[in-house]
Amino acid sequence: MFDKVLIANRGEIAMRVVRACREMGIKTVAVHSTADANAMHVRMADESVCIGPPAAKDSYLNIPALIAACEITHANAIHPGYGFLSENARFAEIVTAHNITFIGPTAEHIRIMGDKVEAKRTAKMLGIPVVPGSDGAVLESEALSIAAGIGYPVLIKAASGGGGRGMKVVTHEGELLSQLNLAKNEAKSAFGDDTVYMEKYLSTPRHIEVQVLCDMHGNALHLGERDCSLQRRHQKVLEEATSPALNQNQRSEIGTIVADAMRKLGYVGVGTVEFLYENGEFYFIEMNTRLQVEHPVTERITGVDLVYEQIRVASGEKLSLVQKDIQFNGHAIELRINAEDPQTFTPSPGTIKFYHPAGGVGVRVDSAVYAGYSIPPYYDSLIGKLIVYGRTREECLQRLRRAVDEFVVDGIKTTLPLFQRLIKEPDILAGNYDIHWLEKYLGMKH
Ligand code: MV4
Repeated sequence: MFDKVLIANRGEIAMRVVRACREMGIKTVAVHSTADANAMHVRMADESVCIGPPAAKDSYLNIPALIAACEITHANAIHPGYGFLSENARFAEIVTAHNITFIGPTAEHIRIMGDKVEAKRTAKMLGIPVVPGSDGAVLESEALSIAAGIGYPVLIKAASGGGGRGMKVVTHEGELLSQLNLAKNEAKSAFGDDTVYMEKYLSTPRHIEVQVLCDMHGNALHLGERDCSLQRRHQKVLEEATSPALNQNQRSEIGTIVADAMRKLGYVGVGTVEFLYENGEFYFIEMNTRLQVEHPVTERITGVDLVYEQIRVASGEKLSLVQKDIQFNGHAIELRINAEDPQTFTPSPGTIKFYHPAGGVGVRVDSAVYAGYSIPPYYDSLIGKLIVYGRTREECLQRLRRAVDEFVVDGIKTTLPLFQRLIKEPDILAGNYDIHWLEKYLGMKH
């Protein structure tokens, strides 16, 4: 096992990793920009290193500074958290080349899943159901015949995209070539790669993702799904496990398909396979090769510490569990608390004057803020996650309403007032929502 882990991240996820390391008897090194000298993750770790000025490209994305920080502190492994360098194959390669363990999958697996065309080809080859569409990249000369074969409406996606950037819905053939060229131009300027592919457009799906966990010894298991359909501009707002749309048989069926596929691929670490789910069918869209923001809902209903397992498997140890150990108990919901105006979603950095996190039975708060802390304007606006458990979804929602009422963050604007309304909505109480529900709701007058 590692003696010391460097955490190449900030905020609540850096705290999450420090906590797992401390329970495992592993020493921790925090890194920080000059803007984060007073951040909680820095105080919580055993040691800290300043790696650069506020802009992420000069600090949290500064690979030479991170490697140097490892060398001066003698850290044997790097945990990348989420965002920043967590899905950067080149970073994983450089870390490995310096005899430091990258806590994550191989650079090769990160690279495959980062290319959405390659990811889909791989998923299909491994027996995962995919959205009907082009087999790979679409050339202008073949576009009309491919779209006719798929049937309209079709969706044009960028191979280097993901996260919804650069997608175009095309409803009839008269618009296809103009939209294709628009998509290619946008992809070229956003990602430096104009490769696009085409899929059948699914009009009202849910976003359901399956959590997997794999070691280097051929063991792969699934931890069920999370329903992340409630999003605004491709940012998740509320996530829950289990999905209100699935029963135990469906969970076990898709989970087994995904775990078998990951075993065949030789994948190592934690991973999330994302699906669109419509009319009882799953359609693969992407795979994330990192720990995700919403991992705590899975931890809560399975009792598995995903970061503990992730660190174990990265060090070469076997998983501490097998599939039959994994049971799904009760229901968990996570709310993302952002330092944003709850009406306009514009960032609201500033100093927190008073902070009282919710507590009590069934409540977990993952956050890195405290009273007196100034949220810097340079990074994303997630300041905490409220994760609530109940034996049933009804009990979970009831407790969630109590916990949101109890939560106080003064001095800045947060998304808490939005949640106060959202978790009383009949459609949310009924679990009756798809990927478009939240934006429609936010577009209505209240
Ligand atoms: C789709 C789709 C409909 N049909 N693919 C958006 C982000 C990217 N990961 C995939 N996305 C979508 N792919 C087909 N064939 C609709 C979306 C989509 C979406 C997906 C998940 C969560 C929220 C979304 C919001 C708008 C569109």
